[in-house]
Amino acid sequence: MSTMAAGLVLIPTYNERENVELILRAVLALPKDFHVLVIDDGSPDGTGAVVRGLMPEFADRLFLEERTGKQGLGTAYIFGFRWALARGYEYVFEMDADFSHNPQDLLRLREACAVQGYDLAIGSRYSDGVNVVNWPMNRVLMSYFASKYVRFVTGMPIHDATAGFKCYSARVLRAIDLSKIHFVGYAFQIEMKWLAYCLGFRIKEVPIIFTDRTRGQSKMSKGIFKEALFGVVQMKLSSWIHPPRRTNEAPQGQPSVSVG
Ligand SMILES: Nc1nc2c(ncn2[C@@H]2O[C@H](COP(=O)(O)OP(=O)(O)OP(=O)(O)O)[C@@H](O)[C@H]2O)c(=O)[nH]1
Ligand SMILES: [Mg+2]
Repeated sequence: MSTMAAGLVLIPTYNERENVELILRAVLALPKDFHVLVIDDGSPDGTGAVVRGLMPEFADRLFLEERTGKQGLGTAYIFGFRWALARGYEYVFEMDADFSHNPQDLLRLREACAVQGYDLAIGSRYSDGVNVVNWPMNRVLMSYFASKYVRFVTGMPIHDATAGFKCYSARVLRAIDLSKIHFVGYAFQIEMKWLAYCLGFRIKEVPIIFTDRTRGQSKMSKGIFKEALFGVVQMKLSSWIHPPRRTNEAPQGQPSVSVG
């Protein structure tokens, strides 16, 4: 099965009532035919109902999957990847609901894959200085040094290791064994990049400006941070013992990371 859509944008939500309608309208108004799947974890604030209310207006472009209870960002995305692959989307995007990611940048991420031929495009805050607006300084420093730390531990030359604004060519998602993803929080973002890198895909960091949310509440927690801190070392060690398995979807050459 294949589709002519420009791609499927996965938007996981948990209590994003103030943002969800605005973000969906912004994505669905872009000059390309993006489809959107919202993966809502039973938000108590009624985010799911807002999405359902919009579906008639965007028939066959806006989809909703509702899960019971907050199950973590990583599992929401894995659910979305499977959903996208089953329906033949060629480009699959990850994006937050809170306007930290500018919907216009979806076009640039897509271009990196669809026109320039990269396998994975990452909206990067740190490939060209530090492009974060309105985050408290301690949050910026933590995020920036987390990326340095990941780079040091893994040797993977990506400037923004925890970035969650991405475009995957479907072949990357088909090549990764999604049933073997360990992490559920921010570390999930690191793990996906690591697996794509280990499998030899061509990665592009596209500079973006990241803006802190102005509506709704942050879901960042200490647990998410800890998972990443120790998990990255574990991830590196286990890749020596069990190198990520190459499927026939994986390229034969060496991985590469470009910036621009
Ligand atoms: N389905 C689902 N979505 C989630 C979950 N946790 C966070 N999200 C959504 O994932 C996106 C990114 O969330 P985070 O960046 O982790 O949290 P945040 O509250 O945006 O944190 P800030 O960086 O402070 O803005 C947002 O759209 C959230 O609503 C979850 O457990 N399940
Ligand atoms: Mg956010």
